Amino acid sequence: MDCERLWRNARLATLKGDGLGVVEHGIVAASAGRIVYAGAESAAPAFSAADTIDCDGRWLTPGLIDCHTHLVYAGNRAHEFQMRLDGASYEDIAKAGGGIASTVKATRAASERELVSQALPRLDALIAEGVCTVEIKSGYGLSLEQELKMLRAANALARERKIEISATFLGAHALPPEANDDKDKYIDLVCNEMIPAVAREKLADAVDAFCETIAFTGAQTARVFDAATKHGLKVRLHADQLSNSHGAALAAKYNALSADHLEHTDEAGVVAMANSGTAAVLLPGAFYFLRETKQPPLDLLRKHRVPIAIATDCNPGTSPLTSLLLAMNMAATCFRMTVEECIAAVTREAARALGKFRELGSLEEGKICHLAIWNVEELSELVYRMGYNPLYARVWRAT
Ligand code: DI6
Ligand code: FE
Repeated sequence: MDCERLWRNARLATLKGDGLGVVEHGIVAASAGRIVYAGAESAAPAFSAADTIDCDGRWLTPGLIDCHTHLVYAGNRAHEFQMRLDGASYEDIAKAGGGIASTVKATRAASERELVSQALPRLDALIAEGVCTVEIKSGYGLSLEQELKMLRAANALARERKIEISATFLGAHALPPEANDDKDKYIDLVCNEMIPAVAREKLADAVDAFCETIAFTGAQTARVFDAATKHGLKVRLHADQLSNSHGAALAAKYNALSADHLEHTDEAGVVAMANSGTAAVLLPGAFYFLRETKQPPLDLLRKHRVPIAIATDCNPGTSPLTSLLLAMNMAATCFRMTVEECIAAVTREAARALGKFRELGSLEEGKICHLAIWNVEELSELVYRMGYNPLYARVWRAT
C-alpha cells in the first residue's frame, strides 16, 4: 500500500478510545496530510512510503491543541501585576478602569499587522512545544470595526505559520468606554451588528461571552447566545470563574461546545453540561496567577463523565502563559488531575471542546496528521517537568 510518509519505530499514545491508547512498536502512515494508519507495526499493511522516518523508539502523540487563548492583543499589563502584588485584586483593578480596558486601549491603537506581529512570539512559544491547533478569541476591540480587526489578525496567523487557527468572537468580554455603562445597549450592538458581520465574513467558528459580576449577566449572555445560534455559530462561555453565576448551566442550555474556568460551578451545572455534551475547559494558569483557592469541581466532572480539556488562557491580565506543558503541570499540581487526564486534556478532549474531534485530537485513520514526537522516557515527563521543553519534532499536516 502506498503512502507519502511513514513514521516507524515509535511508541504511540494514540488517544483512541478512553485512555491514552498506547501502542508499542507503532507506526503512523500519512497521505495528503491525513493519517492512513496509526497502530502496531505488526498489524499494519505493507506500506511503501516515499519518505520513512525512524523515531528511534521515541514517544509520539497527536499534535497538541490549545483550545482557549486570547493570543491576539497589544501591549501588556506588567504594571497591574505589580499592583496586585501590592494587594489590589483583579476586580479592584477592573473597577478602577484598568484591567481589560487598558488592553482594549492598546489593541485599538494597533493596526492589524501590528497585532499579528505582537502575537507571533507568543504563537511561536506554543508551536515550539508541539502545539498544532490554537483557538484565539477577540474581545479587546469592543466595536464592530475593532473586533473584526482582531479576528482578521487571528486568522492571518495561519498564513504566517503552520498552524490551525480556530477564531472565536468574544464581543461580550467587557464594556467599552463609549458605552457609558449601558450594558444592555452594548449587547444590542453585539447581537444586531457584530454577530451578523462576523457570521457573514466567516471570521469565527464560535461566539463566547464573559458571564460574571464584573462583566455580563446571564440574561445578557443568553441574548448573545440567541443571536449566535440564529446566525449558525456555536457558542462557548467564560463561566463561573470568580463567582457562581450559573454560567455552566446556561452554556449547556445552548448546547455550548465548552464552558470554561468553572471554579465555582455546582453539581447542577456539571449535570447540565454532561447532558448537553458540553466540554469543560480548565485554565490553571489563571487560577495560579490570580492566586485562586476555589478549585474547579474535578470529582463532579469525573463522576458525570464531562470531557475535560486544559488550555493556557494566554491573556495579558490573568494568565500571561505561553506554555501548554506548564498548564498541564499546573492542572496536575493544583487540581490533582492525573497524567492521563492531562495528556488527553490537550489532545482528544481539547479537540472535543473545539467541536473538531472528527478531524483532530487522536491518531486515527482519516484525521489530519498533526504529530508531536518527544524526547522522554515516559509520557508522565510531559506533565511532571516545569519549564523544560522535551519536544523532538513537530509534524503539521504530515510535513
Ligand atoms: N476571563 C479571563 O480570565 C480573561 N478574560 C476573561 O473573560 C481576562 C482577560 C484580561 O484580563 O485581559
Ligand atoms: Fe479566557
